[in-house]
This record gives sequence, C-alpha cells and structure tokens, in this order.
Amino acid sequence: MTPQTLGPRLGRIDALRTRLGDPAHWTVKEVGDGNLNLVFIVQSPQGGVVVKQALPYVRLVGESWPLPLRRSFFEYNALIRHEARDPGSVPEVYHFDETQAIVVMEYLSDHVILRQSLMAGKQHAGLGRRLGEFCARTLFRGSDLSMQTARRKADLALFAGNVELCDITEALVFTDPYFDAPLNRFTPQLAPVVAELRADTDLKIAAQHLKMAFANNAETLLHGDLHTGSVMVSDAEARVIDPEFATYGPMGFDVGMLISNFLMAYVAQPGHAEKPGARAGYQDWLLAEVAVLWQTFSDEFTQLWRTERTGMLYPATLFEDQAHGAAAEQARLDRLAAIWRDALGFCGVEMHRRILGLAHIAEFDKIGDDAARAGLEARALRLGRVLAVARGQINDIRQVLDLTRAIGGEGSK
Ligand code: SR1
Ligand code: MG
Repeated sequence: MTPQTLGPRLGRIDALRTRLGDPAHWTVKEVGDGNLNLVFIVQSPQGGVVVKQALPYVRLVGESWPLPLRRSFFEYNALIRHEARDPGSVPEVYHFDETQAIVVMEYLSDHVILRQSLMAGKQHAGLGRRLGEFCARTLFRGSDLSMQTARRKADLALFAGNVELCDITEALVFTDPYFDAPLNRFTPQLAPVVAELRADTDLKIAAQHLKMAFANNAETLLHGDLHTGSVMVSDAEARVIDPEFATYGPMGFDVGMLISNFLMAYVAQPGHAEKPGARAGYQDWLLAEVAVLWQTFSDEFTQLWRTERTGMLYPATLFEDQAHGAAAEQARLDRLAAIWRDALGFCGVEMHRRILGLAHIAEFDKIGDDAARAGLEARALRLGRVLAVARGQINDIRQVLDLTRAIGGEGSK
C-alpha cells in the first residue's frame, strides 16, 4: 500500500468508516521507521487509526531478503492474546486483513516510542511496574501453568509457523555476533574487543546454550521482540506493540531482552548528556526501574502461581490438595530461578547483537563521535559477556545493577 492507495482500500471497511467518517476527508501518511514494515497513520476530523502492513521483504535490507507476509497473521494473533491476558496492555485492534497483511489498530496519539524517551532522558512513573506485570501476565497465562493443554498445544502449533521470524532471531541474536557474518556491522574502533569476544569459547558456548533454550523450550507464548522500541509510553501509561516475532519459547526471553535494553540505555546515557555527568540521576532512575520490573515480574508471577495455576503443570491435586502447599512454593522458587538464569543470558547476548550485528539500537547509533560511541559500546559488550557467561553465579537483581554500574558506568575500565 501507499498513502494514495490505502484510503480507498480502507474506505470500503464499515468498521473504519464508522470510526473515521467519509474517506474523502481522510489524510494518510507513512511513518514507519522500523526494520520490517510499513506503518501508516490515517486521520480524519473524527479521529485516527494506525495501519501496519507487512512488506514481502525486510525493509532494512531490501528485496534481496524476502520475508513472508504471514508475520502479520502472527502479530494479529499475538495482539489479541496479549489483550486477553493483560487487558489494556496493547493497542486495540480494529481490523485484520490477512490477504493484505494489514492490522488496523488504535492510534496512540499521546504516546511515543519508549526508546526515544529514554534517549531524551524522560522519566515515566510506574513504567517498570507496568512492564513487569505485562511480562508476568502474558508469560504465565500463555503457558501450561495456566492454559488447558489442548488449547496451548493448538497455539503452539499455530505459532510454530512463524519460522522465518524465529530464524532471524536465531541467526541475528545467537550466532552472527560471534563470527564474521556477512550482515554484521560495528564501529571500527571496536575491532580489538570484537576479536576478544569471538575468541571467547565460553561465550560462544553460552550463546548456543541460550539458542537451544530459545528454539526448544516452548514454555509459553513470547512477544519475541520485546525491546524498548516495542513499547509506547505517555505520561500516564505504557503499551506493548509489534509482537510479529511471537513464538513459543522460554519465559526468560522477553524479560531478559527488555532488561537488556534498559541496561543499554543506561550505558549509552553519557552519549546523550547535555554536559558531562548531567544524566547521572537519570541513570539511577533507569536502574531503579529495572529493579522494579524484575521484582514486579517475580511478585506477579508468584500471585498468579498461587491463584491461577489451572494448567496441567504443578497441579494443586499433587500439592495443595495433599497438604503440600509448601512444596508448591518450593517448586515456584525453582521455576523463578530458572527464568532468572535464562533472562540474564538473553540479556547478555542481546547487548552483543545490538552492537555487533545487523540490527542496532539508536542509543548507540545516534552518538555521532565514533570514539565516544565505541567506548560506551565496549562497556556494554563487556557487561553482556559477564551476564551471559556468569549467569549461574548472579543471584539477584541487586548484583545485576552493581555489575552494570561497575562495568557499564562512567569511570569503568
Ligand atoms: C532483519 S530484522 C532485525 C531485527 O529487527 C526486529 O525489530 C528484530 O529485533 C530483529 O531481530
Ligand atoms: Mg518491531
């Protein structure tokens, strides 16, 4: 679609004419700046909608990298599940056109992409709490801890079709950063650190263990690409967008990716500071929100474990009904410990791929001075290495924040 063809096409849909009025008065602009899709804002005197359309190729690379349109189908299906599992957490979906690979949804006119806000140094009250809730609710309620297993297996089969998007993650996150892959790109001054990381066999083993977990541990429906570019924020709330990478995978994946992007925002802050040291307080806020995010995830997961454990796993018939409630709590702690360990590993490799691979993040790329950028990126690379390799020895979020200050903070060597 183009801004010229979209209006006449959508104007034929009753639900949209009701919402926006006469198509003759609509204006359409394309605003997408992501790696894969077209995004249009359609406005009329009555209101607005967002229209996301999948392209048959990777926008970032071009037609040489074809990508199936059916990712739009997975995105739509994930959005409606996220809404059911955590109401109000995603944009409302108004219309889905599978043939055109189009999702029409709520226009969040008061919201901005969280990554932009974090670069600008803006605080959002309740952000870590809301994102922790989202992760716990969607991950718990999409799993065999909660769902009837026939429904979960049907969903598992449905999302197993999202092969090409999983393939992107499997290559770009877990493999490409650790060798001289053709699509890699990085700041030239990083060459010595890159050589160090590529010679680090413990790190390569860790990345492959994590890849195996991602590809084989189908615990729950993941968002699949939960970084700070997949969250929109206003002063009042946060919404999670873009779940086209949705697939069944390990619970720690979404949580780890999200925390990673907050920690990278922390490391990159000096590159966006108005003057040296000006973002120190903001960095403290970022780390405090990470702590809240993990604590909320853990608390909400605990609450759901105690009140909504209706799936086939760890059934009450084996525990509470046998007066073994304490054992159910013991099992919960085991599960949370496994999620934590996985999350730290995913957090670490996400740092590497966002600096060394194809898909970078604006926090680093927007730092104009190559030497300054490389210095900050090197800190994030080293932090990522420790998180991925030593994830079994890091016991709590306090230690993660401490490591982030020590390795990723100003003054680190
Ligand atoms: C080729 S797509 C590269 C990246 O963009 C998406 O947002 C995902 O993060 C993917 O890994
Ligand atoms: Mg995206």
